[in-house]
Amino acid sequence: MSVFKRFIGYCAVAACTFSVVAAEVTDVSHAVSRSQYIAPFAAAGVEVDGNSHDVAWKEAEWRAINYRWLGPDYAESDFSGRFKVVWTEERIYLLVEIVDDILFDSHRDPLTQYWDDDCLEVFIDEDYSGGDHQFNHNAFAYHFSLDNQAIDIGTDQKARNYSHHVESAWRQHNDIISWEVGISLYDDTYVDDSIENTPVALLAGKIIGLMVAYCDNDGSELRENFIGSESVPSGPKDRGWIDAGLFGEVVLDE
Ligand SMILES: [Ca+2]
Ligand SMILES: [Ca+2]
Ligand SMILES: [Ca+2]
Ligand SMILES: [Ca+2]
Repeated sequence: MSVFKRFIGYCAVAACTFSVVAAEVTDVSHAVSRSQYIAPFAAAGVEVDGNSHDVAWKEAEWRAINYRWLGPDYAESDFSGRFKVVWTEERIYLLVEIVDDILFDSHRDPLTQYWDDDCLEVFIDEDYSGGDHQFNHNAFAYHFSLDNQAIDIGTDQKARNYSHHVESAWRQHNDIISWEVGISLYDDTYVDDSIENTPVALLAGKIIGLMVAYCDNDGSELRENFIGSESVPSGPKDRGWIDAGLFGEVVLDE
């Protein structure tokens, strides 16, 4: 249940007189029709190794990566993708299955045009606040490269390597890439280069913002397609790296 629905439910019981104000505020923070995902608790953890045998994955539901944000129509053999989410007190974990006919990494420097190589992009907003996150840490947009590094833009407006926030491993099984990532969550007080940043401890009932996307390039100068897990009802469809209001809602279940 969204915070908004919960609040309205509370208001109905308490004859609250502020529901109109609450509705306006909530509408501003996120785009309409965000998805909701219930993430099971992974009691036995997840081994991030590109093998999806972990018992935790059996509990979680698949969610498609199927909204074409950039590029022309594509065949299922060119790209298709889906993901699951589970969590522990320390991290959230994603299992992402991807079909991509050509794996391409033309910029070997991880900080150069990283969005134009094949990459898995995981957008996380620790408190589901929505809002701008382009040059701040209100949210993160981790670009996982094929060599398992995680890049985003820092408050200095430059690309930075945040691989120390994550674990990442993928393996190819037949024509499917099974990509597992574990991600520590940091809140908006995160300071680049500080040694005092502490990941947020996760608890059942917590709501986080999440969106998953894939940049598919099969040999061009620029990425050919950008496909994500949330609709973009209006405005530029590729603006998830700026606007956390596009992210869906993940509820950490017991
Ligand atoms: Ca595994
Ligand atoms: Ca492709
Ligand atoms: Ca936030
Ligand atoms: Ca590709």
